[in-house]
Amino acid sequence: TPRVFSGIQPTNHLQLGNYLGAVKRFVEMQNDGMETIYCIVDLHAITVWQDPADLKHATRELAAAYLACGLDAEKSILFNQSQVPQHAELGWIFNCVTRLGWMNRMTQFKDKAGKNAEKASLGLYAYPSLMAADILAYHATHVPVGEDQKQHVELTRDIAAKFNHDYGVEFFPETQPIIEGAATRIMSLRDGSKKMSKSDPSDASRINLTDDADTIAKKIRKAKTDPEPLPEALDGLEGRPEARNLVNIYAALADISPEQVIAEHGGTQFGQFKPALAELAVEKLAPISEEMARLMADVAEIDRVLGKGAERAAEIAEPILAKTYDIVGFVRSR
Ligand code: AQP
Repeated sequence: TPRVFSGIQPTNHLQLGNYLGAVKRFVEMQNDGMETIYCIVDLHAITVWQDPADLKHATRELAAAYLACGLDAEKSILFNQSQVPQHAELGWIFNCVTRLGWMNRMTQFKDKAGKNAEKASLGLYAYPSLMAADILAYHATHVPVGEDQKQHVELTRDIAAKFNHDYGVEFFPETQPIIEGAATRIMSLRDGSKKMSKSDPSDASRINLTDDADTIAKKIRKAKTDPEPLPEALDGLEGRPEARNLVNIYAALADISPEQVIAEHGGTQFGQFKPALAELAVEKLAPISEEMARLMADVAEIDRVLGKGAERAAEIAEPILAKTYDIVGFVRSR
């Protein structure tokens, strides 16, 4: 049976790309009746330095964001990664399956480590191997992600295949990435060649789910564009990454296709289109940030939800780890 797993790092505030490319789709899959497991990947977060108090806050805020976006903690399993030790345990086994040559091809490591890769943590390097463990500890078959995670999900398949091959078993499934819709790669509002990211030093480059209506409107008004009006046909967006990005954001927020956006707004100047986009963004995002604030007033309740989710997650992962240990040849006598 199909089982969906995905995760988000509790680093800074959730941004619009995380919402449109990930959480919104997570909720749709939950509502389509699929078995859905959604994780707050705090073990991944510490691959780069996190202030401990900030990490706790970001973890709870991300839980609140998931819930405010429509995630139902009864229908889906929602938890933070470090409360389910099977992730780290399977991650170690996968560190021993994964080849250095595979890791050397991971573009996200190169992006995140920057020029000074010697100073990057070993954890950042091993990130994709832990991500494979996140997915495969549940035998998840489908992983909804943004475009930037495609390479990591492909690596997950390679790790599963090598494990199965080396041990002569058919144990770990082949996982499918699900990368669909207009919002798989939302770009920075300041630079159409860079993806929108929580950790971009420029706050104006992104819309945070915690931004108020005025801030959202201002960021969209100031978003970088070219001087031309919107084209009359979709192919007129070629070579215009900033314009394309705003059209994609509009489409994803309104649940329509980019073609429909052009059909409705083609030929209009950004002076007109941006206010329409700002209005739509505020209409869709303001209720989420209000609900997040309401949920954040009761941190004990959020912690309770995460604890319950972790119990349910561990119930699935425990037998899979037990079997993995047996396959690998570990003696288990207690
Ligand atoms: N710009 C984006 N457009 C579409 N999807 C995106 N995602 C991230 N940015 C975009 C998707 O959001 C999910 C969670 O991402 P993450 O927190 O695990 O880490 P990330 O991909 O590294 O996202 P950020 O915002 O760039 O975080 P930082 O800056 O902390 O590294 C994933 O499914 C991702 O594809």
